[in-house]
Formats: sequence, C-alpha cells, structure tokens
Amino acid sequence: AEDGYELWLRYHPLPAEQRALYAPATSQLVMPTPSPTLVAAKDELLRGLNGLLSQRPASVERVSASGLIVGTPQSNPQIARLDVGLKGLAAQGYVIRHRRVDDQTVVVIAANDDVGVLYGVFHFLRLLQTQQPLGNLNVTESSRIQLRMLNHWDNLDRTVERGYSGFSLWDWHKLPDYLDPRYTDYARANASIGINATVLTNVNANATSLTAPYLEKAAALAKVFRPYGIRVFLTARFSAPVEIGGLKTADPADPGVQQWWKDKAAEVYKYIPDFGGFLVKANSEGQPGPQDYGRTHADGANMLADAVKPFGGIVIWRAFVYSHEQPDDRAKQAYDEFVPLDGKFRDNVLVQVKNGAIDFQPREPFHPLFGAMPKTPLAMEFQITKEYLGFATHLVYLGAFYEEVLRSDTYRPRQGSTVAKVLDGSVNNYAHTAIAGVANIGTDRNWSGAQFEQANWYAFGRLAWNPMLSSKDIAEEWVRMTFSNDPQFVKPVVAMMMKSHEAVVDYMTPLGLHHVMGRGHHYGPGPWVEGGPRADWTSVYYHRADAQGIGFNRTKTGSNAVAQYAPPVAAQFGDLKRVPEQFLLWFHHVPWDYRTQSGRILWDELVYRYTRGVDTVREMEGTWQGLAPFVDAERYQQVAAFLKIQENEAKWWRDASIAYFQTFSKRPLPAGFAPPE
Ligand code: GCW
Repeated sequence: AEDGYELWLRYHPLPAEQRALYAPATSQLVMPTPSPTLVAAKDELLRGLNGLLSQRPASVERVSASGLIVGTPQSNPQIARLDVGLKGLAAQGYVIRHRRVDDQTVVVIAANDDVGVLYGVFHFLRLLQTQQPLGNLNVTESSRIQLRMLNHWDNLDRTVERGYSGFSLWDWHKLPDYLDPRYTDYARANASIGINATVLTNVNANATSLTAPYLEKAAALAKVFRPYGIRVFLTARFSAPVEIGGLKTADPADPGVQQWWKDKAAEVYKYIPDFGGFLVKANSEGQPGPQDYGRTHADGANMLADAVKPFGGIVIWRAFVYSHEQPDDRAKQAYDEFVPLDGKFRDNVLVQVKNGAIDFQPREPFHPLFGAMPKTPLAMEFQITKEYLGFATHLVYLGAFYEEVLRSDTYRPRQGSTVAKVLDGSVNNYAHTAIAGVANIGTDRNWSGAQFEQANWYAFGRLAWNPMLSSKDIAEEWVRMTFSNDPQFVKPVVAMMMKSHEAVVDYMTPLGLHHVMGRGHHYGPGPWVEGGPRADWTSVYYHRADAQGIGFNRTKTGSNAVAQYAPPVAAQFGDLKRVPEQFLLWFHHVPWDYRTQSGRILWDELVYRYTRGVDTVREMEGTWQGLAPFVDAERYQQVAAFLKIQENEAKWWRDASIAYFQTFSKRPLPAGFAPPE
C-alpha cells in the first residue's frame, strides 16, 4: 500500500527513457563484501537498481562492459590501484567518480572506511532517484560534524514524550530475542542521510534502562544498527546509583558513587562494545542532578566522563536547565549556569544546547550559548517532533528554520562565526562535534505521523551532515524521492514547503511572541494561561500584554537577556529600531500604536500576520488540490485531510489570539479584516 512506509527510499521503476540512460552504466558490479557493512551496502545497491531500473548488475571481478566499482582500498583491489582522491578524506566520507578501467567507463564509489562506502551507495541511488544526469560524476563528500544523532524521547513502556506518530519503535518486551525487521529499515533510512548515532531512551526516563536485562535488549538493537554505522547511546538518570544501585546517595564527589558509575560503564561496554556514551538531563524540570548535592554541572558530567573514558565513550550533558527557583527571566538561565563552567569539563564531554533559549518555539533567536563556550564542545539540539508546531497534522517544513538558526551569526569571536561554524568546530577547534534532533519517529506506518513529517527527519539528517546545505535544495531532493520528479509537482510542492514555517509562525506566534500555547499539551492557543505552580509555566509571563502594549522586555531596561549575546548582536537585538521584526516582541515590550516596518501600527500588524498565516495555509491547500494527478490516492488524501485540520486550527489560533489580545489593545480590527468567522 502507498502508506509512506518506504520513506524517501522508494525504489519504484523510473520512466523508460531514464532507465535506458542508467541501465547501461550499471550493467556490471565489482564489489567484494568482506564486512557486514559492505554486505548492507551491496544489498542496498542491488535493491535500488532492481527497483529503479529493473536491473540486476552482474557481479564480476573485472568489468568487461560499463559498470560500477565499489568499496575501499582494503575491500576492493581495483580501488586500491585507482587514484580517486581518498587521501585526507574525513572518516565516513566518500567519492563518486567516473574513470576508465579495463577500457570501460565505470562509476567508482569509494571511501576509506566501509560506512563511507554505504553512504556513497545511498548518494548514488539518490542521483538516480532524483533523475540527475550521470555526466562526468565528480562527487567528494564528508561531514565536519562527527556525531549526527537522533534523540528518542522513548520510554520503556513505549510511550513517547512529545511523540505524535504512535508508540516507540523499540519493542522492549520482545527484545532481545525478536528483532523486528523494522529496526533494519530504521537503520537504512538513517544511514541514507548520514545519521550515525541514536539515543534510544528519553532524557526523562527512569534508571531501569541501565539494568542488565535492558542492556541486553539495547545490545540487540546495537547489533542491528552496527552495520549501518549507527552507534547506540543511552540516557543516564543521575540518581541511578540510588534507584538501581542501592546506594544512599548519587553525590558525584562520593567515591562509592564514582565507583558505581565506573562499574556500570564497564558493564554497558561488555554488552555494547562500541557504546557511544550517555546523554544526561540533570537539574532541569525536577530531574535529579549534581546540584542536589551542592555540586556543579561540570562535577556531574566529569564523573560520568571518567567512567566511560577508558572505553572511548563520551558524555553529552544537556544545557536545557531550569531549576526549582524561578529566575527573573528563564531565557537567561542556561547561559548563566554554563558560561562560568567553560573550561571545567573533561575532554570527552559535550554540552548539548537547544537551538533557542526558551524551548523549541515556532521561531526563536539562536541560543546565546553558541559561541560563548570556546573551551567546551557544544552540540546542537533541534526538535524534529513538532511539540510546539501543531504536532503531526500541521504541515511545517522545519528545514527552513534549521537553516535560519545554523546561519545566524554569533559574532563570537568575530563576524562570520555562524552557529554552523561553532558546531562544526571551525571557530573554536572543538575536538568533538555533534548535532542532535529529537526524533519524530514511531510505530505509525508512515513512521512520522504524516507524509510531510518525513521531510523534517530527512532535512535534519542532511543538514547535520552538511549544515551549509540549502534547505530548499533539500526539500526538492526529498520531494523528488518521496513523490515525483515531475516539475509540475516538484515546483509547487517545494514552494509550499518553503513558506510553511513562516505560516505557522504567523498564525501561532507572530513578531516574536512565544510560549503562548495551552499549558502541558502545547497544542492549541492559550495566551490567557495564568496561575499554576510557577510564573514561567504561564503564557502571560511571556507575552506580557497590558494596556500599553505587548512583548517581553529583554533589553537593559528589562531582564537584559540581550547582554548574553556578543556586543554587535546585543546592540541589534536591544535596539527597537534595528531588531529584526521577527524578534520584535521577543526582546521588546512595544506600544500598541508603535509603527512597524509595513507602516501599520503594532496592533494592526499583529492582526495582519495572524490573518496572513491562515491565508497561507489556504494557499497550501489550494496548491495540494491541484496536484492529485501526481500522487497516489492514499497519500494524497492524508495530506489533504491534514491540511484541512491545519486550516481549521490556524483559524482557531488566529481568532483566539486576536480576541484575547484585543482585551488589552482595546482596538478595533483594522479595516479590511473580516471579523472572526
Ligand atoms: O520541551 C520541553 C518538553 C518536555 C521535555 C523538555 C526537555 C523531555 O515540554 O517534555 O522533556 O522540554 O527538553 O527536557
């Protein structure tokens, strides 16, 4: 059935003229497979060629017609003899080149390591899937980001925190004995976009995942993923020594606790010899941590780092902290707690920072920590699952937003030091580099809860591989692979995807508004949310609407969060005249009659943007309606139905928000705007 299970790895027959072009070039294959990874690579290649071209290339030792030569200098003697430019290529990098070998024109897919070969094979198949000319191939690819990882927020009972695509893929009950074939497809999909690490468990999970029976289950998954170059990580609950170790304390200064973690690490590595390490959420939202014992985040991280160090493991310590005491501005807390610790972490610790300082909002300015910890490798944490962006039913292409964040200039230490360059280590020479995405994957047949959610998984992986890629090019690639190469389809769909992020910002949080969702579920509008356990769990804390105006004053006269940015950035964000309008209310409390760039006063501009958001969704629906002939009915209808939901809910957001904020602005709807339907 056309339910989206195949993701972008759809190897359906290409049109005849395309097949006629590609088939001769792939008639023979020289590819010895002395390792499980090379076996996987060859399987994939054959599966792809068989599907796309209905062709099974003859496996030969030397070509006597045009064909493919694939492998590493170790696995394939022919590659050892060819100069294809493998010297200096980073681990997992690959080349694809045309060469004359044995008087034949061949395509060489080569790498220094087996995983590079696998990636090269996926790249080659992508060229066919997207119907690229095979002209004179000259591809050199490698990633500067060493760890391109998914973070699963999966609990052991198979619920998924902030997951909207069914239950956890990990069937703990049947592991380790039953290995669902889906685990292999998961690994294939990830490898196809260069993802090479996965954290199996939720950062909020309990310590059970570190007990022997669960380590055995995790080891079974690791074994499935290994040929695909994917290393397994687990979350570590800081209080595990108490909960599963029977100790009285989890104090990182306690020698007994230190020893417990050393023993635990040794045990984990017995099960999973290439275990990646631990991801830790500590002293945040009620999770235990070193501060419970008067120690710092560095003390906690270093204790774990020492435990995994002998085995080559790393510790990824999250900077998404906010403590029991309420800060004057929650946006400042991570920076305030972590900058003083720069230089105090072991060399096998990374600090993982969310893209923005609040929490995965539809749009946020880049987190001020990027660039501010030159001695500590910082990892990016993006959210792929759309906790605050309409879950799976709203069509929002996040590639555009990831790109916006990655290209933001931190000005640390100087202009041009973009977030991407901080992450890839080129600014501060980080020894470890990583980008993580909170997965949107579950047991739904289509994996991600909606056809277009797959694009966010795909775009995340592609940008983690190369943060300089254009999100528009990625969208086009994905559309061609997932749906159709027909330009009459590709063009409008890419255009629709590219405006979809701006649309959700418009109808949910225009002009820098943030955290105005319903409390707890974060789904619908809730700008009126007040009361409750703490001020920063309300919406009124963030929008601060009153009779004068709206917005959070984070300038010198307010919380002064702007001062956490490099001076040129702080000067820009802090200046009402120069702040990019998309962050206006993020940094400023602005009078209702303030004149915005359009010439409209703020109140009118707000109404305009909410309205524009709904209008864009309607345009998206219109676009999709015209495309029925290009898509199978099953996927077409799901997308159409979800767009309808999105339209209704965009109206809900618009009308609820305007009605609520109008109680402060006390202004009429601007002329030309229909009252809420
Ligand atoms: O975005 C918030 C979510 C929590 C999540 C937390 C975090 C895993 O609402 O569900 O918990 O962030 O990132 O730790």
